[in-house]
Amino acid sequence: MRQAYIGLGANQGDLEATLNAAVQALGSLEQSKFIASSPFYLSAPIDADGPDYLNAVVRLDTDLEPYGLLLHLLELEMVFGRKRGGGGADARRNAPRSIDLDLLMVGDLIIRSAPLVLPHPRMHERAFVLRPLLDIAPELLIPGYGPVALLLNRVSDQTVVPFTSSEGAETRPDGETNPDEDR
Ligand code: PH2
Ligand code: MG
Ligand code: MG
Repeated sequence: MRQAYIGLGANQGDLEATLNAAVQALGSLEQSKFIASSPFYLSAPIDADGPDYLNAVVRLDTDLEPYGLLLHLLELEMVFGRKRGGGGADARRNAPRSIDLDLLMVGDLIIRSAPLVLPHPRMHERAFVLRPLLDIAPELLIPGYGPVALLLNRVSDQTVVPFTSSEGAETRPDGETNPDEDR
Protein backbone atom coordinates (compact mmCIF):
# COMPACT_ATOMS: atom_id res chain seq x y z
CA MET A 1 0.00 0.00 0.00
CA ARG A 2 1.10 3.55 -0.68
CA GLN A 3 0.30 6.67 1.31
CA ALA A 4 -1.90 8.99 -0.74
CA TYR A 5 -2.70 12.60 0.16
CA ILE A 6 -5.74 14.34 -1.28
CA GLY A 7 -6.46 18.07 -1.10
CA LEU A 8 -10.08 19.15 -0.68
CA GLY A 9 -11.40 22.62 -1.45
CA ALA A 10 -14.79 24.29 -1.85
CA ASN A 11 -15.93 27.89 -2.19
CA GLN A 12 -19.48 27.54 -3.48
CA GLY A 13 -22.58 26.12 -1.75
CA ASP A 14 -22.62 24.67 1.78
CA LEU A 15 -18.87 24.41 2.24
CA GLU A 16 -18.83 22.47 5.51
CA ALA A 17 -21.53 19.97 4.47
CA THR A 18 -19.80 19.31 1.15
CA LEU A 19 -16.37 18.82 2.70
CA ASN A 20 -17.79 16.51 5.37
CA ALA A 21 -19.56 14.43 2.72
CA ALA A 22 -16.43 14.28 0.57
CA VAL A 23 -14.29 13.13 3.52
CA GLN A 24 -16.87 10.45 4.24
CA ALA A 25 -16.90 9.28 0.61
CA LEU A 26 -13.10 9.13 0.51
CA GLY A 27 -13.35 6.88 3.56
CA SER A 28 -15.10 4.19 1.54
CA LEU A 29 -12.99 4.03 -1.62
CA GLU A 30 -12.16 0.53 -2.82
CA GLN A 31 -8.73 -0.98 -2.12
CA SER A 32 -8.04 1.87 0.27
CA LYS A 33 -7.90 2.46 3.98
CA PHE A 34 -8.87 5.81 5.48
CA ILE A 35 -6.10 7.06 7.76
CA ALA A 36 -6.87 10.68 8.67
CA SER A 37 -8.57 13.92 7.81
CA SER A 38 -7.07 17.25 8.82
CA PRO A 39 -9.21 19.87 10.51
CA PHE A 40 -10.87 22.32 8.10
CA TYR A 41 -9.34 25.72 7.31
CA LEU A 42 -10.73 28.89 5.75
CA SER A 43 -8.42 30.48 3.21
CA ALA A 44 -8.39 33.47 0.90
CA PRO A 45 -8.48 32.45 -2.79
CA ILE A 46 -5.03 32.05 -4.37
CA ASP A 47 -4.69 32.69 -8.14
CA ALA A 48 -8.48 32.93 -8.22
CA ASP A 49 -11.28 35.28 -7.32
CA GLY A 50 -14.60 34.69 -5.59
CA PRO A 51 -15.42 33.74 -1.99
CA ASP A 52 -13.00 32.27 0.56
CA TYR A 53 -12.35 28.55 0.41
CA LEU A 54 -12.81 25.82 2.97
CA ASN A 55 -9.83 23.45 2.66
CA ALA A 56 -8.65 20.17 4.17
CA VAL A 57 -6.30 17.29 3.42
CA VAL A 58 -7.06 13.56 3.72
CA ARG A 59 -4.62 10.67 3.92
CA LEU A 60 -5.55 7.25 2.56
CA ASP A 61 -3.39 4.18 2.31
CA THR A 62 -4.22 2.62 -1.03
CA ASP A 63 -3.50 -0.23 -3.41
CA LEU A 64 -5.10 1.77 -6.26
CA GLU A 65 -2.71 2.96 -8.93
CA PRO A 66 -2.47 6.78 -9.20
CA TYR A 67 -4.60 6.99 -12.38
CA GLY A 68 -7.25 4.74 -10.83
CA LEU A 69 -7.35 6.94 -7.76
CA LEU A 70 -7.54 10.06 -9.97
CA LEU A 71 -10.60 8.63 -11.77
CA HIS A 72 -12.31 8.04 -8.41
CA LEU A 73 -11.65 11.66 -7.43
CA LEU A 74 -13.11 12.98 -10.70
CA GLU A 75 -16.16 10.80 -10.19
CA LEU A 76 -16.65 12.08 -6.64
CA GLU A 77 -16.35 15.67 -7.88
CA MET A 78 -19.26 14.96 -10.22
CA VAL A 79 -21.28 13.30 -7.46
CA PHE A 80 -20.81 16.41 -5.30
CA GLY A 81 -21.95 18.75 -8.05
CA ARG A 82 -18.72 20.02 -9.56
CA LYS A 83 -19.38 21.57 -12.97
CA ARG A 84 -16.47 21.55 -15.39
CA GLY A 85 -16.43 23.49 -18.69
CA GLY A 86 -19.40 23.85 -21.18
CA GLY A 87 -23.05 23.38 -20.27
CA GLY A 88 -23.41 26.81 -18.69
CA ALA A 89 -20.76 26.08 -16.08
CA ASP A 90 -18.22 28.79 -15.36
CA ALA A 91 -15.34 27.52 -17.49
CA ARG A 92 -12.69 30.00 -16.29
CA ARG A 93 -9.57 28.47 -14.81
CA ASN A 94 -9.93 28.34 -11.02
CA ALA A 95 -13.58 29.43 -11.23
CA PRO A 96 -15.52 28.98 -7.95
CA ARG A 97 -16.29 25.32 -7.33
CA SER A 98 -18.60 23.29 -5.11
CA ILE A 99 -15.79 20.76 -4.61
CA ASP A 100 -12.26 20.26 -5.82
CA LEU A 101 -10.42 17.03 -5.04
CA ASP A 102 -6.74 17.20 -5.95
CA LEU A 103 -4.41 14.24 -5.84
CA LEU A 104 -1.39 15.73 -4.06
CA MET A 105 0.99 12.80 -3.57
CA VAL A 106 1.06 9.02 -3.88
CA GLY A 107 3.95 7.61 -1.86
CA ASP A 108 7.22 8.91 -3.26
CA LEU A 109 6.08 8.63 -6.88
CA ILE A 110 7.12 11.32 -9.31
CA ILE A 111 4.87 11.46 -12.39
CA ARG A 112 4.81 14.06 -15.14
CA SER A 113 2.03 13.14 -17.55
CA ALA A 114 -0.67 15.28 -19.15
CA PRO A 115 -3.54 14.08 -16.95
CA LEU A 116 -1.53 13.75 -13.75
CA VAL A 117 1.49 15.44 -12.21
CA LEU A 118 2.77 14.11 -8.87
CA PRO A 119 3.55 15.63 -6.48
CA HIS A 120 0.86 18.20 -7.35
CA PRO A 121 2.79 20.98 -9.15
CA ARG A 122 1.65 23.81 -6.85
CA MET A 123 1.17 22.11 -3.47
CA HIS A 124 4.58 23.21 -2.19
CA GLU A 125 3.68 26.89 -2.52
CA ARG A 126 0.11 26.85 -1.19
CA ALA A 127 -0.52 27.38 2.50
CA PHE A 128 -4.10 26.05 2.15
CA VAL A 129 -2.54 22.65 1.33
CA LEU A 130 0.57 22.78 3.54
CA ARG A 131 -1.20 23.93 6.74
CA PRO A 132 -3.68 21.01 6.92
CA LEU A 133 -0.99 18.63 5.64
CA LEU A 134 1.23 19.60 8.56
CA ASP A 135 -1.55 18.53 10.98
CA ILE A 136 -1.75 14.96 9.70
CA ALA A 137 1.82 14.49 8.40
CA PRO A 138 4.22 16.72 10.34
CA GLU A 139 7.31 14.78 9.23
CA LEU A 140 6.34 14.47 5.57
CA LEU A 141 8.87 15.18 2.84
CA ILE A 142 7.40 16.27 -0.48
CA PRO A 143 9.49 14.55 -3.18
CA GLY A 144 11.57 17.16 -4.98
CA TYR A 145 10.56 20.00 -2.63
CA GLY A 146 11.37 19.09 0.99
CA PRO A 147 9.76 19.13 4.45
CA VAL A 148 6.19 20.45 4.78
CA ALA A 149 7.02 22.64 7.80
CA LEU A 150 9.83 24.44 5.96
CA LEU A 151 7.71 25.00 2.86
CA LEU A 152 4.85 26.38 4.98
CA ASN A 153 7.20 28.96 6.53
CA ARG A 154 7.92 30.33 3.07
CA VAL A 155 4.26 31.15 2.39
CA SER A 156 3.36 32.69 5.75
CA ASP A 157 1.91 35.70 3.87
CA GLN A 158 -1.06 33.53 2.74
CA THR A 159 -4.06 33.66 5.07
CA VAL A 160 -5.22 30.29 6.41
CA VAL A 161 -7.49 30.28 9.48
CA PRO A 162 -8.76 27.27 11.51
CA PHE A 163 -12.46 26.76 10.85
CA THR A 164 -14.86 26.40 13.76
CA SER A 165 -17.93 24.37 12.93
CA SER A 166 -21.26 26.00 13.64
CA GLU A 167 -22.58 22.55 14.58
CA GLY A 168 -22.93 21.87 18.31
CA ALA A 169 -23.18 25.58 19.13
CA GLU A 170 -26.88 25.41 18.39
CA THR A 171 -29.01 28.22 19.72
CA ARG A 172 -32.00 27.04 21.75
CA PRO A 173 -35.45 28.47 21.00
CA ASP A 174 -35.24 30.71 24.13
CA GLY A 175 -32.03 32.21 22.78
CA GLU A 176 -29.77 30.68 25.46
CA THR A 177 -26.71 28.81 24.24
CA ASN A 178 -25.31 27.43 27.51
CA PRO A 179 -27.72 25.00 29.24
CA ASP A 180 -25.65 25.03 32.47
CA GLU A 181 -26.14 28.72 33.11
CA ASP A 182 -29.92 28.97 33.55
CA ARG A 183 -30.97 27.31 36.74
N1 PH2 B 1 -8.00 26.16 -5.29
C1 PH2 B 1 -7.66 26.63 -6.46
C2 PH2 B 1 -7.24 28.01 -6.68
N2 PH2 B 1 -7.14 28.78 -5.50
N3 PH2 B 1 -7.35 29.07 -3.19
C3 PH2 B 1 -7.66 28.57 -1.99
N4 PH2 B 1 -7.54 29.35 -0.92
N5 PH2 B 1 -8.08 27.28 -1.81
C4 PH2 B 1 -8.22 26.44 -2.89
O1 PH2 B 1 -8.61 25.27 -2.71
C5 PH2 B 1 -7.90 26.94 -4.18
C6 PH2 B 1 -7.47 28.27 -4.29
C7 PH2 B 1 -7.70 25.77 -7.65
O2 PH2 B 1 -8.14 24.53 -7.40
MG1 MG C 1 -7.22 22.62 -6.92
MG1 MG D 1 -8.58 20.17 -9.10
